[in-house]
Amino acid sequence: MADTDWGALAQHWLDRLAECSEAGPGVTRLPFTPEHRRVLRVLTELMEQAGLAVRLDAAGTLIGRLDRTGGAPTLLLGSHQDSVREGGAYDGIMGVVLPVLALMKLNRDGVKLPFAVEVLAFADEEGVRFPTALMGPRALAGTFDMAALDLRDRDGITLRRAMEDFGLKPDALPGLRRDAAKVIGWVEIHLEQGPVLEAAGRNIGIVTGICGIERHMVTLTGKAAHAGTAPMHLRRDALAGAADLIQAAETLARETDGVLATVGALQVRPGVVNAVPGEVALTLEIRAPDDSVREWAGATLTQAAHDIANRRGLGLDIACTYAQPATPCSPQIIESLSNAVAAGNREAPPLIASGATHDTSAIAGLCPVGMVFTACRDGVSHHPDECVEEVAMSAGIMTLERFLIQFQLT
Ligand code: HGY
Ligand code: MN
Ligand code: MN
Ligand code: MN
Repeated sequence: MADTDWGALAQHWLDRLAECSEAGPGVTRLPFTPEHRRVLRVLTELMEQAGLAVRLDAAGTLIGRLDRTGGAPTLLLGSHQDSVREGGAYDGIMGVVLPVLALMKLNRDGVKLPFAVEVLAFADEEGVRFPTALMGPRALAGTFDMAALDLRDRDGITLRRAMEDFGLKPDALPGLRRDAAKVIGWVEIHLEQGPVLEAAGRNIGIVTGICGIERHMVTLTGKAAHAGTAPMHLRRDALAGAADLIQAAETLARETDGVLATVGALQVRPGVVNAVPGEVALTLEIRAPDDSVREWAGATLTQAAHDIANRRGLGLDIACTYAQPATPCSPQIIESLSNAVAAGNREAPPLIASGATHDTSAIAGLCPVGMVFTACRDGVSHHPDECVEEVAMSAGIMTLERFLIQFQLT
């Protein structure tokens, strides 16, 4: 068997998968869409070539299963098939392709694993189409809130309707819950989406844990006024108040180790050049690896918002609309993955906390979890320029192969 260039083979499949996209820059592939349907066809072809038995579950998760044991517990691998709008060709989907290729290599080498393995392609991790996410891994963990099926996309289509039109039966979601006794653990390989590995000159890193997140919706209400006749000392300027809050958030995050604070979206009303802003609605997101620090930051900035509103005579509405605890990775899986990397290049890999969330965050509700990061060019992600070099993808496949061979059931 001539030596396969596994990095080039990964790129070949990712090129085909990237074509499953809406028109426009980069990759746009949302869940339960024609693009999702096309990706399932290409992934099915790849999984079957690797010798996996393929099926689609009620959450739209494509599952490729390899079991030569007749019923031993299962190790889960995988990631998400969806992208952000005009995103990259690697985020998520690379985490499905690389483990399938690692299994293809093991099968070609005649290696029989003492456990079953499944590679999962979850439908929706980004939460771009619907204001919810991680339905697939939450269904497996038994933590999916069925009320989310009534959430609507920007065209007013409910998640339930989109799934039914895709040929799925959403009412079967609760039946997807896995028996934790039959699941060994989960490993996800994903691009780092940051500059750390590239700066360190490394292709592979091991994730220690995933940051927790909380998201607040904030509305500041002042009084719209004529920009030419309202004296400064009499104004109740909602945008000036928002500026104080944004500055408070940035200062707190810069001064507190590990905390990231972002005001990503902001709407101003009336939003015209010659009127004092009467109302501002903004999103305030806080991420940190330590939940108590994150919650302290959230409470501190909520108090700051009230203080700013009182000082400026503004109305304030602030609500936490989303929260996800930090996810520690399993020390045993971290050690096994680190050993698998070190066996390949005699040097332990960097250990990194993940600021981005992943399917791993939700599957941690079911079993012990681990993550492998690959370096990515210039740390770019969620952008058409997103790129993982073939040498890093090849290193990822070899890491998964060595991990699977040496991973012992305890
Ligand atoms: O928001 C996140 O961290 C993920 O990329 N969806
Ligand atoms: Mn993403
Ligand atoms: Mn991702
Ligand atoms: Mn992610």
